[in-house]
Formats: sequence, structure tokens, C-alpha cells
Amino acid sequence: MTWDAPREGRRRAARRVVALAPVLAAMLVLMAAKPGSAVDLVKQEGEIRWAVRSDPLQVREGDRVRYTVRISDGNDRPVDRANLRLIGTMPDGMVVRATVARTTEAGVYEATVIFPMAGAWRMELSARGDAKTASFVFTETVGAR
Ligand SMILES: [Cu+2]
Repeated sequence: MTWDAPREGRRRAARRVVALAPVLAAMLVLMAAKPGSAVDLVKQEGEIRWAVRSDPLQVREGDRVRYTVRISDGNDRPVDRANLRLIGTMPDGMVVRATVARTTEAGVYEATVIFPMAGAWRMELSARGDAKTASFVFTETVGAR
């Protein structure tokens, strides 16, 4: 062992922390999200990593809600030029559909939804591109006015 060993150890530990940073960030985001809320959801579905955020964070009936969707592949590259759709359904048969448009940022898409009724909505995002499809389902809990 040389005098430099502790420093080398620290450096190695620092590299390990850097490598874990995205995982830790995702965990923190998941812990911060309220159950059933679409706020800052991050999920790996097969090869695709989805990150979904709603604005506002707490959704209410009649609100204009903007969803920002970020998708990346198994190598953490943004998935651009995919066709995305967002469909929300309620057990009573209500449906909301939104087109999901690309933004100027690679792999980032946006959709706007107005929920006509309070309650739990099953939201399904689907992506199609390069003969592959992927989908991501989450629950949006919409509060009453
Ligand atoms: Cu309904």
C-alpha cells in the first residue's frame, strides 16, 4: 500500500457514487411521488425508461394538465421520433385522449389533458417507432373542484 492508496480509494468511491447517481435520483423521485400520482414517475419497461411529470403536480378536475414525457433506451440514449399517444380511461367508460408532441429536446414529449371528472384515471402512454412499441401505465388521481 502506498501513501496514495486512501486517496485512490476515495476516488474509486467517488466514481461509484457517480455511477449510482441516476439510480439514487430515480429512487428519491419515486419516494417523493405520492401513491397513485403521476408526479415524477420513473419506470423501466423492457428496454425503455419512462420519466413522466405532470404540471400542476396535484391535478384537479377541469385543470389544464401538461405532461412532460422523457423516454430513453437501454443505453440511456433519448428515444426521438417516436409516435406517442396518451389515453386516459375511467371504470365508468369515460375516455380522454391526447396527442403527445415532440419538443425541441431529444426524447422529450409533451401532452395536455383536461380531466372532465375527479377520480382515479388509468393513463396509458404508448410509443411506436422503428417497428417497436412500448407502453407505460400509471394512475392519475384527479381531485374534485
Ligand atoms: Cu368518469
